Amino acid sequence: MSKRGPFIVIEGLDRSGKSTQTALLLARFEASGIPAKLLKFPDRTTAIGQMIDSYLKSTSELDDRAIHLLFSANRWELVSTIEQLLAVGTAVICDRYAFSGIAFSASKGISYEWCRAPDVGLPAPDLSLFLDISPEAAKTRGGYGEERYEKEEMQRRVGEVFRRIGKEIDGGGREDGRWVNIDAGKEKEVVEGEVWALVEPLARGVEGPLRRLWTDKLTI
Ligand code: Z5A
Ligand code: MG
Repeated sequence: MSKRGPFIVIEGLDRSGKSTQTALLLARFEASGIPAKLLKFPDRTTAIGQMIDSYLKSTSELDDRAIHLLFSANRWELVSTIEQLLAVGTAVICDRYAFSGIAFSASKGISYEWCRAPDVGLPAPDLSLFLDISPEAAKTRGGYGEERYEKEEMQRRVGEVFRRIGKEIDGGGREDGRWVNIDAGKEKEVVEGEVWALVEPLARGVEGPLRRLWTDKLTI
């Protein structure tokens, strides 16, 4: 059976360098002659993404659960694209994914299980890399911006939920792929080297079908 493309997710705290590192990773794939596509969540280009964009810019208000479901729907609307790319051997690199969805909404006080539910069954990354940085170090990278969640206390809570998710994903032998923490406080080039060292073994394709996130949480 021919190999499928690898599904790589880069998550992390704000200003941890997700967009920087996903762009560098894409360039590594291209330089190696391996087809790859970079996706970013939220994808603000779709109709749902535009609603999310105006919420994040505080030009519209939405119930906390309603915006959570929109973030999830924004991923589901791209599932067929992800599946098709992987099936033809293209690597998919994602800048944020379902883990951000849980981390941000649970940090507002919504139950963790409730937050996870709409994303159960999404394609599971083969590898999730979590860029870890202290809120203090993140602040030195230009400080927090104008968007809704860019406040220090919120970022601290988000970090705690991400750590819980990482422990669950990395529980061993699960269907949810592998989760690795990376110290994102180091120089860009150092982080890039560490990311590539983890991704390279999968870069030319992976065996076996695409797995699904949290399928053990489904009771029917
Ligand atoms: N959100 C949600 O609530 N639910 C969901 O389901 C999803 C998302 C998917 C928008 O996300 C918001 O949506 C976000 C979570 C929520 N809320 N917040 N806050 P976004 O992805 O659009 O946010 P962003 O503004 O694009 O990303 P970011 O987190 O702020 O930044 P980043 O991508 O991690 O970092 P960066 O842009 O690559 O780098 C930041 C700066 O640091 C830049 O000047 C770099 O040149 C510099 N940098 C990068 N790496 C380094 C190193 N190693 N050293 C020094 N300086 C560096
Ligand atoms: Mg970014």
